[in-house]
Amino acid sequence: MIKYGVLLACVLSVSLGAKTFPENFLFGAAGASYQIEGAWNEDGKGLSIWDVFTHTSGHIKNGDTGDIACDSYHKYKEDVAILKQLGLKVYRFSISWPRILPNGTPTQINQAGINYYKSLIKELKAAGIEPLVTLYHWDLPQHLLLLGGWMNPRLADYFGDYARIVFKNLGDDVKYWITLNEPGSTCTQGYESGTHAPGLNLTGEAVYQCSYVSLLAHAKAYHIYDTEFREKQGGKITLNLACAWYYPITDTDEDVEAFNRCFDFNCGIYAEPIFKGNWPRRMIDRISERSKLEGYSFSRLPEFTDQEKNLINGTADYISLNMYTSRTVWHISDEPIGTPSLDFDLGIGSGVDSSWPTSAASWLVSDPPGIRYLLNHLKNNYDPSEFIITENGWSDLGGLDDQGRISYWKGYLSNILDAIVDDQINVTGYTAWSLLDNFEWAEGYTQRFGMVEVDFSDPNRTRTLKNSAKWYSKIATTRQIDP
Ligand code: GBH
Repeated sequence: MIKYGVLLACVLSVSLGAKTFPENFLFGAAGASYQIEGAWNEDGKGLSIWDVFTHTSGHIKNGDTGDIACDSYHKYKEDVAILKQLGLKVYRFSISWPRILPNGTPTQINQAGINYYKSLIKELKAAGIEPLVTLYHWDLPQHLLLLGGWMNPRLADYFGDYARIVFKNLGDDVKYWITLNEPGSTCTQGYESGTHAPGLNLTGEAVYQCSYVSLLAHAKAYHIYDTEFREKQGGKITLNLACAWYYPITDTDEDVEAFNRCFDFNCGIYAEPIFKGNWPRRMIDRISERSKLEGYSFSRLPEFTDQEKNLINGTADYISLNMYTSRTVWHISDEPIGTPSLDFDLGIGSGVDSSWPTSAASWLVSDPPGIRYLLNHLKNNYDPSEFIITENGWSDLGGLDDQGRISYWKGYLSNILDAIVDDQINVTGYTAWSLLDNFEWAEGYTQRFGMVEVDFSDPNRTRTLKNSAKWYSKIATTRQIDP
């Protein structure tokens, strides 16, 4: 008896010592329609801007496309079986707008598209996995681009019609919605640098119009859910935020201001409107002042009407946070006037600390404490009731023994756990980016983010667990880091 008592005491003290993710914390993985589905022209799907962009030469490394990608349109049951095998409890995926509405409008509804997502959700539910669904992860119907894409404020109405159709058909089984994935990426890479579809580089102007229309579209879908579906379906809905963490390189007022400006231009630009009803003050002031000096009679940053402010304010039931990386930042004075540009409006220089490991992607370094600082900063500024980390991950050039990914996730998950336990921040889930190696946008298949390898030279698109998947499965099932 005494022996067992001692043993029990030992076990208890060990488990009391180790920090544990809460019982209801959901571990999972993520993906997005264009990056994994393939079947770009099957079963009545319409063209998206990514179909057109990748089919035009010169845009994507090696001329890669998402025509087949991971073939998840046909192999979704295998994907779900892998999630289940790993013991994961939430899967984040996105819906291809033109698979449901081939030209983006409600004039024609593609039942085969709806059926695909119904089957996927059914398969997930049967495996005890919660779907977390993004309505828009960058694959805009081409027809709507011709109508002006994210430059056209009416896109908010088109998005609302699409969202309503999705809620109506799929909403009974979905508890977590995201309207738009990373509008900042859509707007800067689609309209400022042109590295993503639709490939425009209308610097300093289109990017802000795109942000404005994105917020209107998000708010439209939010209110449709709120007034027409929430009562019956009981889910939560939000806009996805992509935020990095920043360190001012000195503690001078100028560099600390550069830090704040950098945060506002990258993260506050969407967080501030949905939580407080307007753009960050620093953006309003900088861009209107520079616009005036450039001879404009208006600010290149569109102004919200009072009615729009009211519509946008308070449209986040939780924070969906994509977080990957950190930067050091410093102030740059005297950015030239005359060429409208997001970078000049921002007026900062940025770099990385030499101690941060670098990934295969130049923008992505590993600084795990950054996520804990960021969570605290967001909590202090916006006080959301709940956070879900919807993307966080590491890129390499491939291979099953992906130690770099394991140490990256280990570091970030430890800091998330500290934020939960020590800082009392309500993080309720984590969907690692990504479940599968997939089409990494302009990088094609050269960069790999998956915990599962996909053989893109094999017509079967054979999936093989990497070491990170096995490692992550242990974390997810024990709810401890390095049990
Ligand atoms: C996410 O974006 C996407 O949601 C996901 O689809 C993607 O696969 C994943 O990350 C990995 O990339 O101008 O060259 O400095 C990540 C956030 C923000 C990363 C913009 C690239 C600019 C690159 N992205 N960033 S660069």
